[in-house]
Amino acid sequence: MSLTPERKTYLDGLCKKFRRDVIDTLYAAQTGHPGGSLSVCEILTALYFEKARVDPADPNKPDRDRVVLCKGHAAPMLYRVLAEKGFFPVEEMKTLRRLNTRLQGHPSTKHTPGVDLSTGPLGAGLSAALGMALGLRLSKTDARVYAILGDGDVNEGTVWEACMSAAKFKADNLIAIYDRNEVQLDGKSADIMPQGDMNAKFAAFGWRTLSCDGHDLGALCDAIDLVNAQPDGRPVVILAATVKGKGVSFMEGQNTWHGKAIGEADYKRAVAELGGN
Ligand SMILES: Cc1ncc(C[n+]2csc(CCOP(=O)(O)OP(=O)(O)O)c2C)c(N)n1
Ligand SMILES: [Mg+2]
Repeated sequence: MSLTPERKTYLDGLCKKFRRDVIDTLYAAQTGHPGGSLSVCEILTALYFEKARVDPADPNKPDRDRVVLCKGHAAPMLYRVLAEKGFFPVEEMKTLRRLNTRLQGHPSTKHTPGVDLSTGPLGAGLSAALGMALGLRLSKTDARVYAILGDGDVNEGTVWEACMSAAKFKADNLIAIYDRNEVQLDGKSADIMPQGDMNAKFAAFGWRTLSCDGHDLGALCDAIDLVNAQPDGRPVVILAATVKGKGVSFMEGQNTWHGKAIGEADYKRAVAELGGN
């Protein structure tokens, strides 16, 4: 069902809060990845607050949907969303990237409730997500696996091996959402590794493809509903057009804000833009 206007307003408000809190957290930590975290905010919110069937009271429930953040460096936003959902206290965000805490720089299944796969090395997530999808099918549940890809992530050859296998095994319970901000660590995808027509590439690998605005919660939810309503034997990729650093003008589209400590002046500007005090 489409989002009601009231629900959309509520979720947009949550996203605003998530962005502000992630900037606070990264400023306090003086390390971490602002750009990719701000980019993936709506994708994670659409999944955890609307579409993924997960239960914070039972994080390891066998028939839960899985969410795999293949671009694991965006962990701060994953943590903030998981906290809001109730997997751990929001207060714990203060411990990000500190020694011996549960919120490490990249997601870890060992440490953090709600994290379905430890990620960080790009290119590894989709293969593991496919394995999960096939395992769930063997278990005869209708659970789905949502895998969030990034541009740098799909540069890795292993992603395309997973694509071929997913089509061969008809894994239509695997839904990749490609956070396509077209910027990576060192620059624009167009310069680092031109990606061409990604829609045609995934389709050629036997995938069902959809495109939407990756900051539009309604569009994301509609795309997920559409593919889940009628699985057709093909794995799915939703090409979600996003902006790296979304919401903070001087970070938007800038690879320099991929992974950099936020200084005081920039912190104040960012918070002002995000409606903080
Ligand atoms: C195998 C591997 N090589 C290099 C890195 C270092 N690295 C971390 S993030 C990143 C770029 C990620 O870009 P993208 O997937 O587009 O993420 P986003 O723009 O959403 O932040 C790189 C090269 C890594 N984590 N893993
Ligand atoms: Mg990117």
